[in-house]
Formats: sequence, C-alpha cells, structure tokens
Amino acid sequence: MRRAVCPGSYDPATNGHLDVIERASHLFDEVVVAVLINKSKRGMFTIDERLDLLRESTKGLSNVRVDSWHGLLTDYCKEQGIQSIVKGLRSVSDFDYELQMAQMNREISGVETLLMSNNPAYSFLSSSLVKEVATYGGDVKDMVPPYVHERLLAKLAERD
Ligand code: COD
Repeated sequence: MRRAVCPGSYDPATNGHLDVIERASHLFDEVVVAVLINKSKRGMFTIDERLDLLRESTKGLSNVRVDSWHGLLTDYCKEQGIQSIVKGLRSVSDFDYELQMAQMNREISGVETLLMSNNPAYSFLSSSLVKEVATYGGDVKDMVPPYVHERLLAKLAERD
C-alpha cells in the first residue's frame, strides 16, 4: 500500500492545505494528515480542535485520515509504515526551507519528500494571515473550508 503523510501545524487548515491534501489523495492509496504538536508554540486552536476541523473538512475524501504526533515526523512515518511526505510549495521562500527539511528527513530516515506546486489561486494563503485578517474583522470566508470559517468566527467571538 502506498501511504503518504501531509504534515503541518494546521492552525487552522486553509483552502491551500485542502487543495494539497485532496491532490495527494489521488496519488496515494492512503493519505494521513498529521498535526505536528509543537509545545513551545501556542496556537489559536487546540490540537483537538485542529483535528476536528481537519476531520470535518476532509470527510468527503475516503482515503484520508487525520492524526496528531509529538516528535520527529520521520519517527511517525516509521511507526505508521509511511514512505512519503507530501508538502505544498507556494513560493521560492517556501522552497528553501522545504528543501532543507526534505534533505534532513531523507538523511535521518530515508523517507522521501514530494514537493507539490500549489494552486496559484492559494499562493497568498497562510494560516497566520487568515487568523490576522479575521481577527481585525476582514472577510476570510473564501479562504478556508466552511466549517473552519464557522469555528474561526466562534473562536474570535469567545475571545471578545
Ligand atoms: N498552498 C499550498 N500549500 C500550503 C499552503 C497553501 N496556501 N499553505 C501552507 N501550505 C503547506 C506548507 O508549505 C506546508 O508544507 C504544509 O502546507 C503545512 O503548513 P503549516 O503552515 O500548517 O505547517 P508548518 O509549515 O508549520 O509545518 C511544519 C512541520 C510541522 C511539518 C515541521 O515543522 C515538522 O515536520 N515538525 C516536526 C518535527 C520534525 O520532524 N522536525 C525536523 C524537521 S527536518
């Protein structure tokens, strides 16, 4: 079975993330969307909330499942029998960092990384900008899946 992981912080998932996940689901038998836990970075959504947002947003993709992991991504790949990491590439600045991580991950584990060129319609999208725009009342409805939009507005309302 060909298995891949789409790792990330997903705080929260955007339409750019979903585009990469869906396209990866056409290339592999199973795709695991893994929320990597970084204890030193406090996000807007808890890990459980991010998992819920991803599960709801990927429920139409039958070969996609959602999980979380604390530690090295390559240890997760080893534990789950995953041969490939799939990442989205938005720009040259993404490329520098992603290439370095891909080389490091291959060096320490042999796991290959596939860098997928993103849909240009989503090049400007990042979780942090979506949160910033939404925090100041900007409209991000077309930038995130509908359920994420709903939960994002609810989260901001809770904070006020
Ligand atoms: N279009 C297409 N792709 C996108 C878009 C978009 N609009 N936005 C983001 N992406 C891609 C990113 O390029 C990335 O590949 C992925 O989606 C996830 O994005 P984020 O922002 O949610 O997550 P990151 O970049 O913070 O995730 C970094 C990891 C958590 C994957 C990384 O730090 C990691 O692997 N950590 C685990 C610890 C580890 O193994 N460290 C050693 C690394 S060598």
